[in-house]
Amino acid sequence: MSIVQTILKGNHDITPEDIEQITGMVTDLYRNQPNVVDLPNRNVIFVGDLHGELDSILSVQNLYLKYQNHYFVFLGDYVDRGPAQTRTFNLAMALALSDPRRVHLLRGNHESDEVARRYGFYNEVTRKFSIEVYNNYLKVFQVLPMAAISPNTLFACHGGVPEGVESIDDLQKCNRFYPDYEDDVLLQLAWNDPKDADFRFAANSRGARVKAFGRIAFNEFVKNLDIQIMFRAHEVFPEGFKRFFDERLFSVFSASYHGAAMPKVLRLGGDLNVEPIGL
Ligand SMILES: [Mn+2]
Repeated sequence: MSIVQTILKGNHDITPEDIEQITGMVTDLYRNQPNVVDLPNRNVIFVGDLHGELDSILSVQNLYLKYQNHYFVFLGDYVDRGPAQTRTFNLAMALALSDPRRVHLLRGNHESDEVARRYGFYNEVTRKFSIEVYNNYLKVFQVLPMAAISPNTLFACHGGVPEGVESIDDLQKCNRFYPDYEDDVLLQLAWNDPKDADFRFAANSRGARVKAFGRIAFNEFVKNLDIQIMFRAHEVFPEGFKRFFDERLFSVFSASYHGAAMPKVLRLGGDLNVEPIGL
């Protein structure tokens, strides 16, 4: 049985050689893809932060089997914090490899060497395996696309609207192939947070290079990119999701965070209808 099928069948305790193989396959899958990948305009399920919670991604796997005509977009933050980080990320990779047309993995702010060394992933991987295995995962982090777009309809990324972006080309021309976020635009795509108030950009306590984006910046972004709604993750809300900007921006969180959130995914149906689904 292939390593992808082994993981999909529920064997999550794989060897370093298996990890080398699956990370190599995912690196090959994504290294030639653009920063912003294409999506259809309906029947898409958006998955928020997983942070090493295997139960959450097993529920997503059930949805993947149930909604056979739906696309799945993982908005990043597979690793750090939770109890099963390698198993969670391995299953996400297996799902992507099982049907690359239907499943897209995007990069979160935790898919970075600097962050993963501080918040748990480096420790889990080097405790269970080795620095070589950690370096295999780092290669995947660097190639994961940053965002997804359906022309005239939707945009999705982990964090939010970056300052100084007026077109998709402004995003496509950035270089994401670093272990950390060297590029300010890509860093903000993965790190920024929305704030429902009438301003453009403001400081963000998450870091000196990170911004909060307000209604004015959001309105300019959707106009410039010619989209109608946006999906993002990155922040925990008790209900597992939150609407911003008159229901044009949806934030989703798919981990429980020790009971702090009811984990959700968001399903985009027809006519821009958005349905929260509990995991
Ligand atoms: Mn995040």
